[in-house]
Amino acid sequence: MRLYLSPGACSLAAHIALHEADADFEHERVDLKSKRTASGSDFTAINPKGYVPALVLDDGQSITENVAVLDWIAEQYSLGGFDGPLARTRLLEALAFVSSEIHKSFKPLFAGGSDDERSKARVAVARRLQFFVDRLDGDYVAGERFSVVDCYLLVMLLWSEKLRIEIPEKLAAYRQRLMTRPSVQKALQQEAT
Ligand SMILES: N[C@@H](CCC(=O)N[C@@H](CS)C(=O)NCC(=O)O)C(=O)O
Repeated sequence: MRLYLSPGACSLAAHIALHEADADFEHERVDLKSKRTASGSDFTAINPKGYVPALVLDDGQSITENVAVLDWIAEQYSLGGFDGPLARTRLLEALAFVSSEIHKSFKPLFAGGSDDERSKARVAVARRLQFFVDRLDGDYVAGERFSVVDCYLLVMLLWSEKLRIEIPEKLAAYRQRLMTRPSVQKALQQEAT
């Protein structure tokens, strides 16, 4: 399978998750402006929506949208983290929250919003992240087990760091904890070179 990504973008979450799963995969960069892949293909033929991540499976089918890509990885490689009869629901609930409430809140900060939009976005991101401060009981979002939600939330925290959005100590410690994982180090190294 092949993951289409852009360095440091939200596709980093799936990249980390695939390393965490020790999955057999390749990755290829996408130039998000020209919509061309590193090997020169038209990325819109792979994902007509034109954005990363896109995960192309060995049978040629492709999966897009962070929630779907991460849920698929969780299902295939037991990286769902949550337990109990509502495990899958809890996973989707957490992924949807990161996607629609946190990830989307960054948009004005990356997409040239006005000063007002940017300052509102910073407040919105900080307020949404606070939810996890109140919720984190164990080392990970799901409790004691690492999951694909941690991959996605880590990317949000790395963006916060880059944009100097202050995060509470508890989340800074969580971010630090995740940064020591070999999967995170490997994905970051591959995206940096
Ligand atoms: N709804 C999509 C959004 C993905 C997204 O925002 N991708 C960004 C990188 S973080 C991107 O590729 N932007 C380029 C573009 O939209 O042209 C998802 O959750 O997968």
